[in-house]
Amino acid sequence: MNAIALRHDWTRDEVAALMALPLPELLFRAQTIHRAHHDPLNIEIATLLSIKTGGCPEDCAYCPQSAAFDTGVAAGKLMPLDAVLDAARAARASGASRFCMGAAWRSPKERDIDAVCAMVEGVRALGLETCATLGMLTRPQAQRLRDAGLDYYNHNLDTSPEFYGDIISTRTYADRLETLAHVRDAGIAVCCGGIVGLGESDADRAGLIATLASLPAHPESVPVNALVRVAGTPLAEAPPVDPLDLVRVIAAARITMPKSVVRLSAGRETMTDEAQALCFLAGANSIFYGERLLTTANPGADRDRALLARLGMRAGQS
Ligand code: SAM
Ligand code: DTB
Ligand code: SF4
Repeated sequence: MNAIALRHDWTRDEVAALMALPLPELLFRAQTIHRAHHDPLNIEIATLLSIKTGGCPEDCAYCPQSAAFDTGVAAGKLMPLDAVLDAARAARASGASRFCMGAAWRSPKERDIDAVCAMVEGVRALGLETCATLGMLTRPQAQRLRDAGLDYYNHNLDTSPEFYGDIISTRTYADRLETLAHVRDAGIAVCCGGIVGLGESDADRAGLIATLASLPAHPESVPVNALVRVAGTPLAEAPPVDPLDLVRVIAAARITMPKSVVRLSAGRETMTDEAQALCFLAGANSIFYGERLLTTANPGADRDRALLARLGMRAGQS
């Protein structure tokens, strides 16, 4: 459709300059690129299920599932296969095209991979695209998931390399990049994005987008989350995200990664329809659908159906 080659050499300064453009200029550039590569009326619908909740040994400052914080999220066991497939059937019935299974692990054990492979096979047999987010993977684990039919793996970089250590002490940015390489090399599509609202600077936001856009291949999906502030986490009292900041980050993701699906992810529960509409105009073309993300609230399917109808947009596979 567009003969211009994708760029993998975006500098932070270029991304920072994009994000600082007057909003009408930024939105025009984002819309132009969006329309060259995507159906501007289409929103991809993905449903999340927490297959293993809480008790996580990592200390990500934003996360209600870390065992390091007292957030009231109880540590559970891995869900049984039949319960996962029931949830997948319900997601399919409500119109989702992708089913994403999340586990609060630092990294899965071999027996966990056995169980998740069975879930992937079962969900795929229902005709849904499969996605999993299980923490760090070894190369052979990524290959096993691929062999079971896993379509996407979510593993976020979350913020800039410089700010990462302020948010997480139990792993490094290099660990994250290593898993992303294992996923890519196994032939699984990559879902990788970040969070706005961690107390990061504009330069950190540009650093995140420049890092994503400089990966050897752009992630097929780029989730942009607004921090959901959860009581008990170190970021519970962080200032709320300005929706227009989210719009700017989404537009920068759209411009630098033209073909990627950009997902307006966590944080929609507290956003107005109008703010979400601006995110779609900035190039977001996917949402999480269903009342829950992993442990926190998401707009219900009825509200999202009404939102799409109000905007004259529709749900569909990207
Ligand atoms: N444990 C795995 C990991 O960290 O990769 C998978 C699950 S983890 C919950 C997936 C992603 O959820 C994180 O990378 C982060 O981007 C997002 N997330 C977690 N808590 C959040 C919050 N309170 N607000 C917004 N996004 C959040
Ligand atoms: C992503 O980028 N956002 C999703 C998904 N990937 C796994 C998770 C959001 C979690 C929000 C906090 C919660 O519900 O626990
Ligand atoms: Fe664990 Fe993932 Fe939460 Fe970090 S974001 S504490 S790794 S579940």
